[in-house]
Amino acid sequence: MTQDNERTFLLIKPDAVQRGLVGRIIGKIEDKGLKLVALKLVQVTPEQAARQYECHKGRPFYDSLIQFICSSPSVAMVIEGRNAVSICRKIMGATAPDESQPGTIRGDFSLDLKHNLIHGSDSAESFAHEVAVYFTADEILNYHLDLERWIYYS
Ligand code: IDP
Ligand code: MG
Repeated sequence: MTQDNERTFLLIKPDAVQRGLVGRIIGKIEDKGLKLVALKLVQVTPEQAARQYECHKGRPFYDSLIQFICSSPSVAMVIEGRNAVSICRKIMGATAPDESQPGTIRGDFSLDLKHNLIHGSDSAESFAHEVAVYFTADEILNYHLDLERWIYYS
């Protein structure tokens, strides 16, 4: 079943901010027809990173991932639209650089498994968990995109 108002959480990671890719990454999301409903530049704290990535605690790459996410500012976003969770995962591309397809964010811009530019929720449950790490309810806006009637026909 499709859900036109599904939400997902995205974090543009420090490598993408440092490389000046923020505009192009947000552009890919907007180009698809998805709607930005929250956006901010954040210096992620170790506590926030640990909450975001608690499912990876104990993995060999966990400590270096937390260190990387906290190493420089990131951009946190909430995106809304039809099947936003799975569509954003597709736009991001696969985690590993030799598996991410050209045309995706990671496929076009990333060569490294850790420095892979962007995080995106992988389910409605992870969205609920992750969005609460970075946003309060009043920071997420409800508004109508006038273009929507040209994006959704059915
Ligand atoms: P995802 O970001 O595509 O959902 P996850 O498996 O959830 O991928 O891993 C979270 C993040 O941890 C990845 O995006 C990547 O930055 C990092 N990561 C995953 N596996 C490794 C690894 O084996 N070495 C180093 N970093 C890793
Ligand atoms: Mg993940």
